[in-house]
Amino acid sequence: MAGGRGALIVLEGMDRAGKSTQSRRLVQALQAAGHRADLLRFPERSTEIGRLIGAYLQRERELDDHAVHLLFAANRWEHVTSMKEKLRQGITLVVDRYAFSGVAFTSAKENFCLEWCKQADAGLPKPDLILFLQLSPEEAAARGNFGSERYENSPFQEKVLQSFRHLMKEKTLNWKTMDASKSIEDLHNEIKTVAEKTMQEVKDKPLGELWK
Ligand code: 2DT
Ligand code: MG
Repeated sequence: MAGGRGALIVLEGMDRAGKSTQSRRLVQALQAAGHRADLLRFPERSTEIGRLIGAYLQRERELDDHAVHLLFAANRWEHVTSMKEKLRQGITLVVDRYAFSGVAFTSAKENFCLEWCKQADAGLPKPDLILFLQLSPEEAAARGNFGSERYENSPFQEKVLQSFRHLMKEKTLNWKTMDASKSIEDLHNEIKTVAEKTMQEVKDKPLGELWK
């Protein structure tokens, strides 16, 4: 294709690291620079599966830990066809959380191993770039209190961080750690630079499959 494919760029990181703000800013900046770019987020709470996940997170309903893990993965799978089509058309996708949050959060629970958690997402479109917005628990705390959703407490978040650290050791994935303690503007400029470089590098390369 003339212009090549779009890039799949994922933002991950702990609560309050600025993933949503930075994802939005990145899409706006890419569009302003003349690129085609779309914003996605997981969980995507607007679908039937997403509403179930939303109710679970807001503690309106209980679900088995295995079942909810598979629902989070299913919520990604239900978007794969449209994601692939957009990437093929040259649209870059900026994704606020992806399978790495899926694995990090479930494997932070008792009796879940990383390998079992990864299976449900194996074969998803493989991100060309994963930006990990790194912020210490102290700095995160200084940005305000946790909300009232499930998982929003420090002991659990500590375990999630350990799981992310394991996942980041995988050298077949293009992880880049970003210092999220910087100002919104400085962090944005750094993210935009690496994103544009990645878009250029992957435009003529095939899209990969995650964990396969
Ligand atoms: P937000 O606050 O970003 O809406 O996330 N989570 C997320 C999982 O447990 N598994 C997943 O696969 C994903 C994508 C992280 C809501 C919470 O859902 C968690 C926080
Ligand atoms: Mg949240």
